[in-house]
Amino acid sequence: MSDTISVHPVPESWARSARVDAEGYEKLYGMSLADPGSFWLEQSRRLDWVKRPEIAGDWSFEEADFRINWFADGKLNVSTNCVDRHLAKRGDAVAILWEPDAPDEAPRRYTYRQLHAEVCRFANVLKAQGVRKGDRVTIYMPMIPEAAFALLACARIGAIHSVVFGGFSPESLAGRITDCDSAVVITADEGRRGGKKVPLKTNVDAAAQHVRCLEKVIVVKATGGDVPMQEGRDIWYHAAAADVPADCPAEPMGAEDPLFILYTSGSTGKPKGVLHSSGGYLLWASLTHELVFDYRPGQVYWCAADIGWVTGHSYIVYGPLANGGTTLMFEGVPNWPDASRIWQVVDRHKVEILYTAPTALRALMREGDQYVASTSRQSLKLLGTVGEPINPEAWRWYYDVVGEGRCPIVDTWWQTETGGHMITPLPGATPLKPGSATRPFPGVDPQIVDGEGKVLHGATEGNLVIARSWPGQMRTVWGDHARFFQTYFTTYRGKYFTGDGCRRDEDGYYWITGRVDDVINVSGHRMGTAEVESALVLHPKVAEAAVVGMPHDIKGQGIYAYVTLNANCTADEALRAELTRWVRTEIGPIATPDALQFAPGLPKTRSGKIMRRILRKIAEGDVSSLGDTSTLADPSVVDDLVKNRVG
Ligand code: 6R9
Repeated sequence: MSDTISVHPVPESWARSARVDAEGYEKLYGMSLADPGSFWLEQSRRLDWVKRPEIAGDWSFEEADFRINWFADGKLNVSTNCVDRHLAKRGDAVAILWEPDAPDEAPRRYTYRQLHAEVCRFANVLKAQGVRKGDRVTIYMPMIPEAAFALLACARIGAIHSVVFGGFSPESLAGRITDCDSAVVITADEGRRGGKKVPLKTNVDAAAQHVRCLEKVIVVKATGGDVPMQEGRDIWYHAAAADVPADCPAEPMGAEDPLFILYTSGSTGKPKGVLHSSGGYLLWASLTHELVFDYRPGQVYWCAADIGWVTGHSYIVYGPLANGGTTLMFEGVPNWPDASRIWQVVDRHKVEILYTAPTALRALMREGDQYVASTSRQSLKLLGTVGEPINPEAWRWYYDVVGEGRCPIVDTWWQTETGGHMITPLPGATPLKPGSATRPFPGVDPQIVDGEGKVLHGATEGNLVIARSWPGQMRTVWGDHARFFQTYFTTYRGKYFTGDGCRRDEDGYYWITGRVDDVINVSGHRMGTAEVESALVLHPKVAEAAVVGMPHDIKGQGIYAYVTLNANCTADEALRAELTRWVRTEIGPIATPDALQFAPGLPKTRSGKIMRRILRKIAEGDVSSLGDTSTLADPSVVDDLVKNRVG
């Protein structure tokens, strides 16, 4: 197959000037696997340590002595690494460059010196509210600079942040506050996205109805919208900040002390609290950011993700700031007021590196090239993508139309669990093939295994596992270490299972084929089918629900729900709309079903297992190849499903 695929060689200028060229990559990669101890101790020097580590990795993926530790004898503080250490040389350089939602509003800039004062002040406000090392703080914020200050303030005092995406519903927020038992929530009066207001504070109030542990809500004034404040619980950030000093000592943290929790969807109904460490995580975020984007301080770098996702954590905040970079934070959406907004922001701030998601590219591509052509984009040097497999058409559009054939594309495969990039090109080292995440980053040992766990060699296809630990790896599922081991290390003994399918071609290039578990990737956002099913069955009229992914032109995958109603309930358009809205309210807009089919019965085996394979085929519209249906308890339900397919 790969012989029909175009290969884009490394441009000569990149091979000459980049931090890592092809030979350099082979050398680094070889060393990282041959002598990981020395390799990682050497790499650890890129961070500022209160106490330098003398041991690198200490880990085992086997049940008997399962453990994951990196630099465990080292001590550091993540916020001083991202802020204080740049003050001497880069104090007046811009750390955060903020572009507001509305194009006619002025951007804001924070130098490293200003960032230092803001982070310290925020840290002091948290301390004044009683937050201590190890406490969990939930952050439910729009894309404003205060969100970054809040993350770094937690890191400064050793509190563990848990960011909840601003698009999640009060119910989802409540579940996440309760799961990590956080007494403090940081939010804003309202958020703004694409000209619309997001009622964040009101959502927190609604969530608080279902939460026992919540004691304080710190509210940043973002829009000035009128919001009720609850006496004794709610605090205006600006008022509290006026009373505290702009300096705050940083808490020395063990490298293995937790930095943050981030909830993500898995195969079960309950989102997992992915926990990341301080030292290993920061090292991974910073090293990958520097090598994958070939980043040099002074360059304006833009990761167009939201801070509510891991991409925002590692590549808006921690990676670029650890590297003394200028990180652009964008409050808005790429296609508002129109489809040229993203390119206008590139021009306005002379962005050199742009990192975005295939779903955004497909949506913009559909609007037509004129929105791109009307802008200059001459500042762009490098393009990146993340979140889902990028289809070759979108890749070529990004490369030819956006980058005018000038800019390499780094297609970075990684996960919330991995902390940072795992399989990705390095722009000065790796020839590109559209649609392939190419080769492993130094220290990453990918393998492709079959269903039984047999390692497959050469050009092959199967399930993607990682055979050894890397510093950025998650350390546990918050509150459920057994689930951590069970989820990731038991499918293929002694290996980390990614949940992704993958093909490797004859050049050793990796091609991610998508999730092989019950996770749907909607616009690059992970949605567990079980989560949507749980939300549906909460509705009084729903008896049973089954949810699968379906192909979607823009989103990559859409959500297809099959719903069986309780007796005496009538399936009609009004109920269809109501159930769709219901899921949206329960989880959030990203979980809105794209298709909802009423099903008198679901295809089940005689032991009662829903045969999702059949449901997936029907959702895909591929009804001619339903495969073996003979094990079904009642094969006739399939005929009805096929007949009444939606879409
Ligand atoms: C960073 C992030 C992880 C899942 C992952 C995979 C998919 C991410 C990809 C990609 C193909 C890429 N994925 N990047 N698939 N090519 N470049 O997205 O984390 O939200 O945890 O999602 O996303 O399926 O397993 P997360």
